[in-house]
Amino acid sequence: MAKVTYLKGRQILDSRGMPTVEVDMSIDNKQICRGSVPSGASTGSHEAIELRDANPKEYNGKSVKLAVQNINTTIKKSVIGINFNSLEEFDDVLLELDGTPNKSKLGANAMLACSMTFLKCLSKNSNKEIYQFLSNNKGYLLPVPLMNIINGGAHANNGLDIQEFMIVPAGFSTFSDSLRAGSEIFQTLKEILNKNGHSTAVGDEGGFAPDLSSNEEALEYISKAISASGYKLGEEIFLALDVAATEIYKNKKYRIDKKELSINEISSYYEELISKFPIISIEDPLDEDDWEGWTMLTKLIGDKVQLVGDDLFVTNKSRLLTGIKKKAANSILVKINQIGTISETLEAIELAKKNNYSYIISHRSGETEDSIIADIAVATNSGQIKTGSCSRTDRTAKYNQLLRIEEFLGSDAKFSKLKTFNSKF
Ligand code: 2PG
Ligand code: MG
Repeated sequence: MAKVTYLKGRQILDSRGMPTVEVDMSIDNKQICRGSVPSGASTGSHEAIELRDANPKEYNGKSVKLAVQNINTTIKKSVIGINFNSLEEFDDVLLELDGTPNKSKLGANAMLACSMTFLKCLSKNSNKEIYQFLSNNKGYLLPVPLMNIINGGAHANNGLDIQEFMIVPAGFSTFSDSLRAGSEIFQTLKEILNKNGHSTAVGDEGGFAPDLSSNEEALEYISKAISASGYKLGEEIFLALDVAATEIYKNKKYRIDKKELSINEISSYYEELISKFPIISIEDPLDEDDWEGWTMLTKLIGDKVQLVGDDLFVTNKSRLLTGIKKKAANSILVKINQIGTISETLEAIELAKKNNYSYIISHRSGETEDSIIADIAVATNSGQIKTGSCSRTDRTAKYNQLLRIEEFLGSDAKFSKLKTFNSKF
């Protein structure tokens, strides 16, 4: 039994300088734990609602005082002094209090801050790390990072329409070697971009945001940086993309390199890209509501590449179930704030597991110093984590937590390599 004895919500700033929600909580009068929630820029329209005040006088309407107030009044009244048997029981109270299908009453930001901090308190009070508390695994799997080293789309103001160009350092024996390779490639890429007169200022997720003329040029720069760092492309380092295609979809056409492509044309474009580069994962290649297109593309290239639903599934069990039935995608991106409670996040993961969909634990483009997603990745054996580039503390906080977990686990820490990508790898 765990009794909530202290709860306080407050407004803090995220990595973009935008307001977000933080919670302090104590269970059984023990240590106070703290959790804070991330926020997206290219958000899916089916995500749970992030409550913002819409008061133009504060933070251009983006303050989250209402969500904080919901924590400090409504939620507080219903949880303080109450004994809970589990995280699910706690989350169920939040869900009942909210009572809406999209969490628009309390706000997914208010609910998630409470849910994740409750989990932290439970772990702390049982003298366990979060990943240990959450896990019922015998062995632990350290995830391969999908590192977003060139940023475009809604995360940068360059001309690139693909949002994320990622390297996947999967051909190593340990997480720390994989991270080292990623960091070295990131530094080499900086030098190469510099030499060629491109900006090395970074975008929202800590990757570079050069003004390149095409998506292929970005992949070529990355390929050069990989070999110049002494690594083998296609053996040690692979590539991944997040197209975030909903952002480039208009009138049934996708804008790619200043061209308007039909569904068939963009499918051929992907086929060509994966034949030229060792791309093993493409996230949101199509619009969030184009189920038919997703089914078609999955049939076409789903045996060659991981096709990840982010805006398509929004970490929502029922949307994932639709995808499974329609054979749309073969992987789900998991973002805790898309759904708003940790219990529902874990349910979506279970459903993915049962249906052989891979699952990638992911950050948001607006982040905080909170590193809970690193623990969730290890606890759920996801084998993959997407948490940005190798710069900016909001991104490296998660990598650093994984380094600590790896050290703590010693020889019990297995590194995922390519195991969790779809079968053919
Ligand atoms: C995405 C994410 C994270 P945002 O699209 O996958 O990389 O971006 O948080 O802006 O939705
Ligand atoms: Mg995405």
